[in-house]
Amino acid sequence: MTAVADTRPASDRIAAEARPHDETRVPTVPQAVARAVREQDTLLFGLMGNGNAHFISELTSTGFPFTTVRHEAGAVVAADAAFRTSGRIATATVTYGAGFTNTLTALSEAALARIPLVLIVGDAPTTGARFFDVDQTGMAAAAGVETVRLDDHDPAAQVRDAYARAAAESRPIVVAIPYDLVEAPVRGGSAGPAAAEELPTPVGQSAVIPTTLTAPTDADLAPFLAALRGAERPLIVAGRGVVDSPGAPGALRRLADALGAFIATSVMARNVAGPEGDLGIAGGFARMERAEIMRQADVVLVVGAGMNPFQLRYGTLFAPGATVLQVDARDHQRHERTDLFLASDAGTALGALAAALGVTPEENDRPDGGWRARQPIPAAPRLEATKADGTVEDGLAEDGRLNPRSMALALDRILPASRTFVQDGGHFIGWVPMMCSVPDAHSHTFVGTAFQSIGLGFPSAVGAAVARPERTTVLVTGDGGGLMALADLESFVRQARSGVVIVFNDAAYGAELHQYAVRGLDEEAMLIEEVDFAAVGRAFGAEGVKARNLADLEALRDWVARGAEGVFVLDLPISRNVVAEYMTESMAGAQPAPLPLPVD
Ligand SMILES: Cc1ncc(C[n+]2csc(CCOP(=O)(O)OP(=O)(O)O)c2C)c(N)n1
Repeated sequence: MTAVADTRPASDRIAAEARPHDETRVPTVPQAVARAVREQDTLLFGLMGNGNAHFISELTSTGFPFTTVRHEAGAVVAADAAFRTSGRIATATVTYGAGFTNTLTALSEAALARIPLVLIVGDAPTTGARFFDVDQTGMAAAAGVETVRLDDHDPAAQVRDAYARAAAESRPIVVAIPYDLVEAPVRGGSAGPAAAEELPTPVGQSAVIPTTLTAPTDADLAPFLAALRGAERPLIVAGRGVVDSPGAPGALRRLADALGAFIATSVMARNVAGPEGDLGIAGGFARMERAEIMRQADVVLVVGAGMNPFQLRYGTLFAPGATVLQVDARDHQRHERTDLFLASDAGTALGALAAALGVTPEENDRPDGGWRARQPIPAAPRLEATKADGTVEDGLAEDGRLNPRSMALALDRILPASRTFVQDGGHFIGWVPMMCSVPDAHSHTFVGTAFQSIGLGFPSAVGAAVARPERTTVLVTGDGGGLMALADLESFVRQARSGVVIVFNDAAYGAELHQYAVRGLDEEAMLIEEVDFAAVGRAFGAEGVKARNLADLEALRDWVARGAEGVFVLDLPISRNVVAEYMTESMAGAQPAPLPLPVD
């Protein structure tokens, strides 16, 4: 047998060849880290390498559930999606160097979207950088993410503190294990005060996230109450801040009832307070007839929603004269349309406002039911009958390819009702939010939109499938983003108890076609040779169908009838001629928006 030269750096070889640590002795640093992780109510996603092998082994050898992904970006994305779909803080782990740098897009997304998670990584030894080490702390800082480099004094305490702060401050934190500590025993004692780490302020983002917001005082609330009491047509717009804040959905319901207010939500907060008075999605995915009601509001209370241009429908969501009140847990999100701003956790502010306005019919500010009782919500028109957009009964557009609107409508009826939608970004992004219902506010997740990144879909589906295994996880992706994330189709097929992959396959980077080809840019780089995702899915062990007409969706109906077990890949070769309303609206502006996507 030929001996294979060990090309690992000497420091790696020494650690790998040392005797495994005896459990009865003082714990090693990775053992202490693993113990602290075990104490958390957390889910673990990762991909191993030299830097995290000891840590992972400590957990898997004691039966701690570990979901491996096939690309490190997927470890962070899956942890991110697990939080968004379940509210549980999740953990990602990758090795040092290239393992870590592969996570940077996903880390940036988590930082911008304010997702709490802990990423446990290998890192350069405390004794100094090896020839292949890079400045991981600096790279994470550039993405707005703090790194806690462990020492061998009390690493478990450092890890516990990282989880506590990630949760309290709603942000990702990197925990780095220096490579010379992967077999080192915990020494105990104190490492002395850690040097304060200076983080640069990422563009467009405040570095200061208030950790403990004080409860609003009566003086803070008084102008809000005055404006709400004086409102003829009050509207409350709720975002992900309401979904993530304990007690906030109930308080939102009480406040809306007390005011007779309509509710609209961001796409990520759909169904947050139940159906009563719910106008659906505010923003680019709003149904026109409902957006017109939103525009009639004279006072709008926006809670836990970022008010990005897409959410505000490029400034057309509210009437120019409407008074806009904003409550947000982060003070930098004040929007130029905001007349009154309150920095507060959503649940605290909504609870205080609801209590002040009265919750019983006798105390109620609007015993007559207010605007909501006067203004009927028009029924949604049956969009599939709209011939003007090219739709015909067989679900085909004029060019003979599938009409994405008809497909989304059909899917709403075919997919199991107990479902979590997970979406990548692209032109297709609006079809499902506009046409398909969801069971609750944790059921529609977009990972990538805060950073405007495509290609995070498949690992998001992995995180959702692990966090909410009782539901069918439905990944909705384009062909471009799907190909980018393809490695973790394997993870999804392996991991999902019940999963569906819907590929809106326009054989193109469609968003680019609709934004730039229409302006005369050459199409060549925007086109994709058509891929058969059903065949790719079958190769990974899924069932798969490439549909050519509406009737072909019966295969999915059949899979659902058989118990919806395993993963079903539905490739929908759609027409490029059916352009989403939001895209048309964004193109009506002077410059196309980068990619108009919902954030929170
Ligand atoms: C990581 C990353 N690369 C490139 C882009 C630019 N981009 C935005 S949308 C898009 C096209 C997405 O194509 P596809 O997934 O097929 O969806 P479609 O737009 O066709 O519906 C591209 C390339 C991006 N947002 N993120």
